[in-house]
Amino acid sequence: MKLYYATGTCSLFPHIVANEVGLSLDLERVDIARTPHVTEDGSDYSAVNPKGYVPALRLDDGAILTEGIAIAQYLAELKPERGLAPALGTRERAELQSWLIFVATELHKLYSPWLFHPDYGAQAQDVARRKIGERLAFVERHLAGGGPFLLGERFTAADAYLFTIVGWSAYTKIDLSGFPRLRASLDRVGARPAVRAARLAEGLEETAA
Ligand SMILES: N[C@@H](CCC(=O)N[C@@H](CS)C(=O)NCC(=O)O)C(=O)O
Repeated sequence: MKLYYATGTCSLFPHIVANEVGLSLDLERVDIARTPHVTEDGSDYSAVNPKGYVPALRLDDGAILTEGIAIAQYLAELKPERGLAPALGTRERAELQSWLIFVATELHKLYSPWLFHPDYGAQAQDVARRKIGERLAFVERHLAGGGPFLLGERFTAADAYLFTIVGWSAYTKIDLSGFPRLRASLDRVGARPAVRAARLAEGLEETAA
């Protein structure tokens, strides 16, 4: 299987999940700074994913799967014994879905595009930062009642997604100093060998774990 990714973006999330479950993916970098977005050999990426964005996963039969949450859960399901996603039909799985949707809709799409495109203007960015602050405060309170991960003791795909998105905070000037439990949780995730290996493969980290 091949993961189409762009360094420093949300495609790190399914990449981490693949590593965590022990699946070795082929990687193809997409240049999303160019219009149209192009793959490593210069071909138009929209031929791979007509939606135009990363991530996309090419399955061994050639089919393309898109949307980070769907890709991550698909990868987790290939090795259910690794526990990245609780079993389908359980309450824990519904909780995982709830967190994945929360990260996608309440964080991912507040950081991006609002904070990555200055053309939206300072006012829109202030609104996004305030909203993100409220959402992160909710995560902080949640972790205070359990943790260290979103589903308690168990590291899941939702932690990989949260790590990936909240990892944009320094770049987007989101102050995490008021969220010590969140920072501790992110540090734990960042120290995991599978996470470090994914970051290293994408050129985000200089030394192997
Ligand atoms: N709904 C998509 C959104 C993916 C997304 O926002 N990808 C960004 C990088 S984080 C991207 O490729 N942006 C380039 C573009 O939209 O042209 C998912 O969750 O997989």
